[in-house]
Amino acid sequence: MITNMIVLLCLSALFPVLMGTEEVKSDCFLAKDCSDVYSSGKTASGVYTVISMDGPLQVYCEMVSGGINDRGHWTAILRRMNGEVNFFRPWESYKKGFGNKDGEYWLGLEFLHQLTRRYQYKLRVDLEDFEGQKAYALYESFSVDSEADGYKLHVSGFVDGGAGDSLSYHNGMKFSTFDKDQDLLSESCAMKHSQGGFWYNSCFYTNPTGMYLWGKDDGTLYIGTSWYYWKNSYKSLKSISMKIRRVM
Ligand SMILES: [Ca+2]
Repeated sequence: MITNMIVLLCLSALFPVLMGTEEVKSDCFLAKDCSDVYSSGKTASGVYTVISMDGPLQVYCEMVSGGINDRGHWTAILRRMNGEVNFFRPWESYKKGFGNKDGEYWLGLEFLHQLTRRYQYKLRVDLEDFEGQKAYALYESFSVDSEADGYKLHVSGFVDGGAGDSLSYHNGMKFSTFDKDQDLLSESCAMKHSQGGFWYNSCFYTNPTGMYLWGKDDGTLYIGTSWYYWKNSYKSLKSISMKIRRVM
C-alpha cells in the first residue's frame, strides 16, 4: 500500500485555523519514523511518508515483525528480495538512500544518523533462504555516527532468533563504498569482495548489500547477499531485511 500523505499525529495539524492557538498546533507533529506512524493508528505494513531534516521521505514500515513486546513500529533501513535494484553504488547514493520503497532499497546513512542521534533504537535483521527457512537476529542498541565520523556503526545487545551473530564483528566500523574506502583491509572490501556498501571490517560476516545471486554461492569472492553465522555459509539469501524500532 502506498500512502503519499504525510502522517499527522493529530487532527489539529490538519485544521490549525479551526483549532486556533499556536499551543495547540505545537502539540501536533509529523511522523519521524514508523513508531510515530503506528502510534497514529496506521498499523498495516506499507510505504508511508515521514519527515526528515531534508523534507518528506518515504519509508517502508514493517508492522508485523516482532514478539509481544516489540510488534510493529519497525522502520526498514534495507530490503532485499528479488535483485531488482543495483546496490553497487557510490558514497553519495548510500548517504542519501536509493531504490524502491515498496521493493528493494537502502534508506540512507544521513537519515539513519538523524534518527539515531535523537532517539534510542534497536535493530532487527530478518533472513529467508531459498528453502523457505527463516531466522532473525536482534540487537538491543543501534546507532550511526555523523558523516564527519564516517557514519560509524554502533551495534550491541545481540539476541539470537536462530540467525547467529554476523553483525557484532562490524561494530565500531566506518561505512565504506567502492569510491570511499574506510575499511580495515589493505585493499577495498567493496571493490574486491562485496559489490555493495557496508560497515566493512576486513571484510565481513554479512553482506546484505551484495549481489542478488538467486541462492548461489560464488565460493571465492563472497559477493552474494549473505549472513554467514546462520548456516556458516556465504550462500546468497532469498531475502534479507534490516529494520529499526524506537526504544520507548
Ligand atoms: Ca581498505
